[in-house]
Amino acid sequence: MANTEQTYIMIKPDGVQRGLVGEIIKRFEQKGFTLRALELKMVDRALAEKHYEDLSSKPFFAGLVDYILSGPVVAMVWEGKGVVLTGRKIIGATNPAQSEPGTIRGDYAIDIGRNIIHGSDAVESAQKEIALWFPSGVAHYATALAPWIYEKP
Ligand code: IDP
Ligand code: MG
Repeated sequence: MANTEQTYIMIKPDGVQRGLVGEIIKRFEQKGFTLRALELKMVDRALAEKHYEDLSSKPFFAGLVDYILSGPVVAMVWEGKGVVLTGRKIIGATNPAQSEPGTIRGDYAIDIGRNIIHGSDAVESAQKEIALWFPSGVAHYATALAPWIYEKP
């Protein structure tokens, strides 16, 4: 099916602490994407290190892992046509100093090490991340709004 692309979105501990959960979910909901999974959870070190394993040689890796462990995160799967790339646009550039106003990071963050949200960067990495964070799968349900969001639902 054409509209079933999925991405892994995670509100990081600073986003949760700052009370941005509702605002962030609202942006994905109102765009028209479908929520397939959601969990508030404390992350263990092994999961955080696995999630960011491609960055393990970076000087900021240890600080990044400690940041993800510093409080609960909101782990989510969102679905829809082009959701990986569009999700990255909704989130904004990695460094909030370069994120456009109107993006989540552009509106709510200042430091690269406190940029409040994660989004998968490609369809393939999204599939890996969804399997890592939701090993028992996501929710499948029909959305009555599909014909109002897609010309070809
Ligand atoms: P992304 O989150 O926009 O995909 P990545 O390059 O994949 O960006 O980096 C993952 C995360 O690592 C960033 O979101 C940010 O939290 C952190 N990070 C990246 N670069 C730096 C840095 O130079 N200093 C501190 N943290 C960084
Ligand atoms: Mg990344």
